[in-house]
Amino acid sequence: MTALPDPAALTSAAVSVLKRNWAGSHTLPASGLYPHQWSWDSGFIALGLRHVDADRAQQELESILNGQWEDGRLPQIIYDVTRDDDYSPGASFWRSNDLPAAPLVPTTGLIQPPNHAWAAWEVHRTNPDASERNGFLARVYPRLVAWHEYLLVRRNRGGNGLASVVHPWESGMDNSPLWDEALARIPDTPQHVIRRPDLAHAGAGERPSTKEYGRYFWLAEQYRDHGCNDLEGEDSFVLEDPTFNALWARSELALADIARSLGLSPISHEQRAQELTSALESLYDADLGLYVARDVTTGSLVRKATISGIIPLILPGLGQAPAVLEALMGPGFLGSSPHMVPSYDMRAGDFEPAQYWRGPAWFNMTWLVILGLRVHGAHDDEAHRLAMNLQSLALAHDFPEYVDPVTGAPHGTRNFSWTAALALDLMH
Ligand code: 9YW
Repeated sequence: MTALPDPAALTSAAVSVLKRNWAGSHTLPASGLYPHQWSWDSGFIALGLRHVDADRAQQELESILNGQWEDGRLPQIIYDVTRDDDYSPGASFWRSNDLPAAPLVPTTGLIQPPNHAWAAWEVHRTNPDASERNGFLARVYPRLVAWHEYLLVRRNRGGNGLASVVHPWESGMDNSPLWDEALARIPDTPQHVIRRPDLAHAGAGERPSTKEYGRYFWLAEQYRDHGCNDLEGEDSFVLEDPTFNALWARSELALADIARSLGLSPISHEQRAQELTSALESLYDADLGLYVARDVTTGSLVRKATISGIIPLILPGLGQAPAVLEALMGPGFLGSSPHMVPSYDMRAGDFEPAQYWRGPAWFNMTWLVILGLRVHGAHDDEAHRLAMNLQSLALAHDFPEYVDPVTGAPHGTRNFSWTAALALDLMH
């Protein structure tokens, strides 16, 4: 891929994907494979929508905030009950309406990475008139604060201020190699009879395996059966993930901007961002030169080089930025000039270029890396090359979910919303 696609063609194709996936108050990640509203997808989608429809971008975020629980959590999924058979686990698995702290709309009990405050600030900044007209920031600010408080109070399971994920789905990188070791301890024998409606929309070789699904369901059942109560659950799967926490820190910086613009003090948010950025250093692996996950149950670092460990570059003042930039530019990731950034070290024995989070390049991750390079004023040419490839591959292959980093071949579902949204964003 060398040339940028025609901007008018890319804009019109991306806008039509977002329109087609629009469900009245939010955007579906992809209408076949993912028929509900997903949390961090909405953050990425709003970042693209802001350039073409400020009101819809605001609505996208307010719609996910509508699923907020009393304890502040923003759920991974808000279900459309009319589509309950089309995705598993569905609303009938979670039965969130039985829990007093859950919202009226049916949701999962799990969460996803907190990119929402960041998206809200960017939505406002791009069109302050539309935002002020709707009182957008004043309405979303307290709910975003409550969301971050949830992370601080309920998810500081390791005690160092970082948030833990209690299920691979919460990381947004479901079958990342970072979770293999911890998952190996989890039984693959849930009570629930697993259905795989996902396989009607993507090849089995591009999705997590049935064994992995067994463990995912076992963990989800356990969390559900403890009333989704973080303080009373069991410690089967508790890990600190670099991307999750970097997005939280980035979103705290955005909350500081939002507070300032509402005439409130930004100080607590700035401090939290600073604390999180420092706490991330506990996830640094000097041998790999990037950040890794920490298994809170065993106390040990999971020493695998994945894209998750590079994303902290989105943070200004990141302690190990020079080393991470070196790892990013090295043979495991961008050294051989793949089309986009692979999700896993290309030299790893179990690197698989078409298997979901175990090698393929994802558009949201490459977009975050481009931003990270810009934040650190590093490798302008590479940032430009990646942005060009991201836009070309998006348009050439009908906005795929992910691609083979080496060949650029598309995988997963097509007309994927965040692919369209982020390609659109790079044009501005
Ligand atoms: C699944 C919706 C979600 C994303 C996740 C991605 C995938 C759900 O799709 O998870 O069924 O595998 O891993 O990041 O939010 O797009």
